[in-house]
Amino acid sequence: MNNLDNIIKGAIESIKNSKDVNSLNDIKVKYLGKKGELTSVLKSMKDLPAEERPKVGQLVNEARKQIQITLDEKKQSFENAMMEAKLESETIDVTLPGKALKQGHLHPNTSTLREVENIFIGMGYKVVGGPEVEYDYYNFEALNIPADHPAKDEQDTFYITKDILLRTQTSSVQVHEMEKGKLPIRMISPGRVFRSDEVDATHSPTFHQIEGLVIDKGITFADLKGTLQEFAKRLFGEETKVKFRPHHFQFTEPSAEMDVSCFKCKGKGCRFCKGEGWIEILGCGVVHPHVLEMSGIDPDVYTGFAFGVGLERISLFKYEIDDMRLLYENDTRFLKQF
Ligand code: 2NL
Repeated sequence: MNNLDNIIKGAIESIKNSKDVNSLNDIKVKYLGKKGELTSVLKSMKDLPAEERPKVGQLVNEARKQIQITLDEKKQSFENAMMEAKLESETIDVTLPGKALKQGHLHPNTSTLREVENIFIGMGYKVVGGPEVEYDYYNFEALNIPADHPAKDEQDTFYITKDILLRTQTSSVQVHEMEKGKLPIRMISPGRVFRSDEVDATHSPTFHQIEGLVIDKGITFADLKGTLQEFAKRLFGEETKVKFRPHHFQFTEPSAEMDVSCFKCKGKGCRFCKGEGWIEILGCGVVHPHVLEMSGIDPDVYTGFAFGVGLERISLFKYEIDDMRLLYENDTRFLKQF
């Protein structure tokens, strides 16, 4: 019995001093296991007088119970401590400010395009798209640029076959519209165009153009001037002045280029307008009678005006960007400024 007391004391002492769950298992094996200390006490009972055996058996069972309870309590306290530590380390501070989400937005070219489209939609125009791959006829012939005409090499063209090419202007879309024969026409045709240009700050082999076309009875150059002046004011501000300079295009007669007063220096001359006070913004003119005729419109009954604007060029001015390449590279450090 003395021995039993010592065993219990020893067990409880080492349980108290144990550092973790693993060492508790070792203690359990040492005291309660098949070859453990209590088992050896039971085995030694055969040396005792028969009448003492039940008493000792009972004491051994009580000792086993007591050691097991102490083990369980200690195990529970280890588990509690582990849970505490885990909760501590995984605590979420719900009062911390959230991480800002990166929100996308429109590309400056897209913003410009929408703005231009909305101005013309507001004037009753429809927006029409068409294929980027075209027949030579729709890109050149139908616009009064015959096969051997030098104007054809001015717009260095990407040919796919002898007769099929990547469009150099979106006039092709307007020719299709004229061929449909539904008049009057009031349309713009924005889209990607291609020219075999070297890349630099103001050129790219692919860029975007917005062309416009109006055909009705009695349309004159005065309608062109009024429309494009209004367009310039809506796009660059009410104080914007416009100026038309004579020019030449094969598909219009007369033809002109339109300048707008520099919206940066208001016409005084600055770095932006290269000291000119004016910025060239588009080409335009009265539709050449031969162009109307080729698409089946009678030039004695109908007249029209047309214009073409470079989208990138407008974006560069509007957003004060000094290199067109920035519009194509998709560098987010650049794009996130807009
Ligand atoms: C520019 C300016 C222009 C047109 C495009 C056009 C379209 C048809 C008939 C007549 Cl269907 N003209 N488009 C007219 C004048 C100028 O673009 O700088 N182009 C290189």
